Amino acid sequence: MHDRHALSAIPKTSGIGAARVGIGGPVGSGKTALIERLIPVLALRGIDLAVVTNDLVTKEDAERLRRSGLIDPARVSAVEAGACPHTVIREDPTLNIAAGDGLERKFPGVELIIFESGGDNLASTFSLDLVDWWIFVIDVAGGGDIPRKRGPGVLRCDLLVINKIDLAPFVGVDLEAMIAEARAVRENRPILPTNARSGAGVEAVAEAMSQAVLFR
Ligand SMILES: Nc1nc2c(ncn2[C@@H]2O[C@H](COP(=O)(O)OP(=O)(O)OP(=O)(O)O)[C@@H](O)[C@H]2O)c(=O)[nH]1
Ligand SMILES: [Mg+2]
Repeated sequence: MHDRHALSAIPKTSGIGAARVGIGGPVGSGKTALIERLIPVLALRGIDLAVVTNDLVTKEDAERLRRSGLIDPARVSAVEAGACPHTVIREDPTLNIAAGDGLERKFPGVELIIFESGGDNLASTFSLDLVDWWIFVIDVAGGGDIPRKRGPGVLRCDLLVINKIDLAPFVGVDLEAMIAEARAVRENRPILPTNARSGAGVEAVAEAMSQAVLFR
């Protein structure tokens, strides 16, 4: 298995491999919705993109993205984890690395590959053999106390996205308090609030991602 982390230190202009970004988080937190919103924003920035999805035993999210009309369907690759979602993004990411390599062979100009993990629990983290940088998506409707529970996903991700901010008044969550607690447990590492349905906050996510892995 090659060392993705070492490769990521090489500037993109060298033409060696695409930057790889992971998006993990609990079931239904809005990972695919965020990707659907990110695709046009990244395209406007001129970023050559491909996506790898992970589902337990289906290709549901890949089919959804392929049908979306947002991206060339050939640029979406599906991994069927067949096991706990974190197994194939952390313990043995071989299938995902192979899917990314396949996309790079098919699209030699690809600059950024997003890997969506299957929905998992708060302990889910990405191997740095697979990705250079990763986002953990939680959502307001999952409960305002999620950051306080200090799951490894919330603590260790490079960027914590708090999605479904539009739902805060309906589920009795104090969004400001939730963000403040997330900030405290993450010791001020990045957090961005989003509404993946309206697109609010998505530009800031694209900006953070682009700066972190493409240096632009
Ligand atoms: N109100 C609201 N709904 C959202 C938001 N983001 C996603 N949703 C809805 O939440 C549901 C789950 O979104 P998905 O994007 O499928 O979530 P996911 O994390 O990809 O789910 P899995 O891949 O199954 O783990 C869908 O019905 C979305 O329309 C948001 O910001 N606000
Ligand atoms: Mg999904």
